[in-house]
Amino acid sequence: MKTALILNGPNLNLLGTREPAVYGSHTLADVENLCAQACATHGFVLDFRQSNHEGELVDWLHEAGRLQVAGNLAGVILNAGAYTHTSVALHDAIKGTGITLIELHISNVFAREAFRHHSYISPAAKAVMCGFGVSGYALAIAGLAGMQAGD
Ligand code: CA2
Repeated sequence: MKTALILNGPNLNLLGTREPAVYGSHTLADVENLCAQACATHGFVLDFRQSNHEGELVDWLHEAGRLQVAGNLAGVILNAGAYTHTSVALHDAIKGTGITLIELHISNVFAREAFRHHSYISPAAKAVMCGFGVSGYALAIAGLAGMQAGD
């Protein structure tokens, strides 16, 4: 079975504690459970992580690249948090590894402040999911399954 690697960036560990109007009331542990169910449905092994550190996210993307070369990666779902709007390093890591990656945002970033409208991740991503709340994680896992099937 191939791995679905779900990476969460800065401050997403705070999910469910503040700003429920924007991000809902589910915690990151709830999101992990939701992803576990979706991965079981689609036959993926779940690897779910969160980091507040840009370099650690870069290291994990490199790890995903090695997993993909070994034929063991279904793809990466990345909610890069605020690094979405700032990080050339994450852009370069996705491009440099050639991994299959879906960019994900819980909120509709285009309905928010202008500084959230630009993403360094989108040009390097295979697909973008945003505005579906935490359900977007399960939808993105279904999307990965579709990509695997060649849909
Ligand atoms: O909508 C998303 O998923 C975002 O990636 C979330 C980021 C934000 O910077 C992006 O523009 C859009 C912020 C994650 C912080 O999440 C918090 C959750 C609860 C309380 C405080 C922060």
